[in-house]
Amino acid sequence: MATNRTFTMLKPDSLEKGYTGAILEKINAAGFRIVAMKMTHMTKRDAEAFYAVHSERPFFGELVEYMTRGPIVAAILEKDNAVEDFRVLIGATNPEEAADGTIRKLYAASIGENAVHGSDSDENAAIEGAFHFSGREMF
Ligand code: IDP
Ligand code: MG
Repeated sequence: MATNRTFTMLKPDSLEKGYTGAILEKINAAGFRIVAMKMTHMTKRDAEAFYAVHSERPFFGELVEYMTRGPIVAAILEKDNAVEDFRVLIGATNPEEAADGTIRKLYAASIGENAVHGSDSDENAAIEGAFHFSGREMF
């Protein structure tokens, strides 16, 4: 069943560079409502579980190292067509291929350190949101 929610993380590079406020402003301006939000620091075990689908990829170790090197901002966002619209807002995985004005074009350094996460399906949005938040933390 289609839902109107997606899940995002502002990744460690975004927080390190002081982009948190600017990225949240873009998300707000694009019409997403914040359902849940927190700063958290993923453990190695958390990151390995969150990105388990990528465990056989050559960049997996690098990805886990990156995602655990500092705190992130995790959030659940609500909007009509949330998953697809948020993927448009963040742009392509590789910032060199991301459209002008997208969050990754503006704030990402490379395909590895690409500033933000966005769920790729309604099913994964629900799984990823539940990974980080309990029902009591969703509003
Ligand atoms: P997505 O975040 O745009 O959905 P995925 O293919 O799901 O992209 O990859 C998950 C994350 O893994 C990316 O956001 C990025 O941080 C990292 N990643 C993907 N491809 C590469 C790569 O070729 N080299 C290094 N890191 C990568
Ligand atoms: Mg993905």
